[in-house]
Amino acid sequence: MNGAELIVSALENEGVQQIFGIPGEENLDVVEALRRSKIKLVLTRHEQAAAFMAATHGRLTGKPGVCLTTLGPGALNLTTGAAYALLGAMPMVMITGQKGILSRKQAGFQVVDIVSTMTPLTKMAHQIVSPATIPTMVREAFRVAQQERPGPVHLELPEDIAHEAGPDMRPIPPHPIDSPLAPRAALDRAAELILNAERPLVMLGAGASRPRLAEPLSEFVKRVQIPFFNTQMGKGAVTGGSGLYMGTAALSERDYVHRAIDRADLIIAIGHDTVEKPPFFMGPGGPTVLHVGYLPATVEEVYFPQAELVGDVGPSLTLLADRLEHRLPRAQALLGLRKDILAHIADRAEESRYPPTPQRIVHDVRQVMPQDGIVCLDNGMYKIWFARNYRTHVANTLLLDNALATMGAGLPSAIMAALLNPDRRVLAVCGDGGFMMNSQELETAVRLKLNLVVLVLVDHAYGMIRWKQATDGYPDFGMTFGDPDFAAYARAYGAKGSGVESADGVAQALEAAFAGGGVHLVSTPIDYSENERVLVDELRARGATMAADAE
Ligand SMILES: Cc1ncc(C[n+]2csc(CCOP(=O)(O)OP(=O)(O)O)c2C)c(N)n1
Ligand SMILES: [Mg+2]
Repeated sequence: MNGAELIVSALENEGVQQIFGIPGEENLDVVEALRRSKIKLVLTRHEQAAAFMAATHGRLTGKPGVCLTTLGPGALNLTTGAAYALLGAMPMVMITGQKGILSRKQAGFQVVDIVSTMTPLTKMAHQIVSPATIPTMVREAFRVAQQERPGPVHLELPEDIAHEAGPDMRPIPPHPIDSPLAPRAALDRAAELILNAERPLVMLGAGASRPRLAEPLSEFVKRVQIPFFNTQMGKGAVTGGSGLYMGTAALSERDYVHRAIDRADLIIAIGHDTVEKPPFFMGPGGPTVLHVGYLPATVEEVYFPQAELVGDVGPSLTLLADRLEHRLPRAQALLGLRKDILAHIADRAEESRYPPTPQRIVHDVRQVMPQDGIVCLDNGMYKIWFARNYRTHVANTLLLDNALATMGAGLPSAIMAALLNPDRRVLAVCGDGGFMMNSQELETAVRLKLNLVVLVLVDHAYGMIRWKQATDGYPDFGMTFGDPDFAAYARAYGAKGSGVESADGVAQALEAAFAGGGVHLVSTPIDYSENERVLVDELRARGATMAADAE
């Protein structure tokens, strides 16, 4: 077996079914080994998109997604995807080519030190220098990528090592690993804190969205009956339980959900990862925070928990619930605030205005998506509206990135979600800025014969930055652009395309797109004047009222 065959058999051994990427001549032995394997090679039209897809595979399944590129330029195109997986804690394995290392027949042509480039962007980055090390290096790569805190790893396979005959070696079989539970003393201490709390509140953070956690976490919430809110990336971590949902902290302060946060005396922060924009600011005189996580809390200016429960979160929560169930008379002390908070959030969601408001678009998307439908967001102003206003009922049904918060990941992540879930409705929601950063992947979606709808929100601007510019008091400058005719653009790729021309048009167009099947782009104008009215004026007024209350 040569190095390429060894790596492909090691990937098969890990259960890899598809690899995303764009090969170069340095990968041709790997491509040949893939041709003879059970693994499917999914070509993308940009390496960045391949990394977003592989990372999303890891995010949704807990098993690393794999991407493959050539050396130099191709490998460099993975860097944003690596950072996306690193900050987002998504398991991923990146394999890149390199010129031969035993001789230098092309001198420095296309050679970039990719291992050094990837080192700060990954949990582990190595060059493979001999075929005999491949089975162990691949096993180690998958182990490191998958174990808490999950993330990306990088293996560089030089072309001569890929070509070189190695020993016939068996791959190393993976085995299940159980992480340690939180110790009994820590469970007792945590239970004591919660039993003594007057106004407890649960917060679900990014780590709460790990696929294996959906069941035990939902069970915990049901058993202890403490109301919960979530961070943007903790959204949808709990199945059912919505009678206890208090809202999503899409902003760091002053939003309606902060009414509950500001009044809580104990916040049980499950899976909070400080890569997220802070869901609230800790400060003197604030609530006590109990951090529950796979790993200890990262201490930050805005997050310094006074107590911790560290260990395998699912089973540790079961043990914690055993200590709390039916013993918390004050569990729902804050639940009375729920109705009012959610009513404010739902305000004007059905308004018939054209162009539609963000609230109306979120409302209409929710109408069209079944409970298990998956919405994948790109990054733009609408992310705040979806995080605040979209209600989830099933775990991992709103995928957004509040960690690297990169533009361009919406469509690739939706492609991955659609590949993994052919029987569920999958919708990508993108701004006209972010969509154009990876719109070429429409061709990939069409080639893969996916059922996928893409909603493009058109304001001819980098709307979020334009909004920030205005709220910071700067003149409107440098944020607008022209757009293609999006429906025609989609049709040029062999997809379907339609536009929206009335207040009721978004729901109708989305429903028709899903009913018709295939890849379908719907574009709609959006009225962003609500950004100022709600997220600035209304909340500022609320902040002023709160200050008056406190005096
Ligand atoms: C790759 C990348 N570049 C720049 C930014 C900074 N940024 C955040 S949102 C945004 C504007 C997004 O515009 P668009 O996709 O049209 O969405 P809109 O806010 O207009 O709805 C920009 C430039 C970013 N997050 N990622
Ligand atoms: Mg825009």
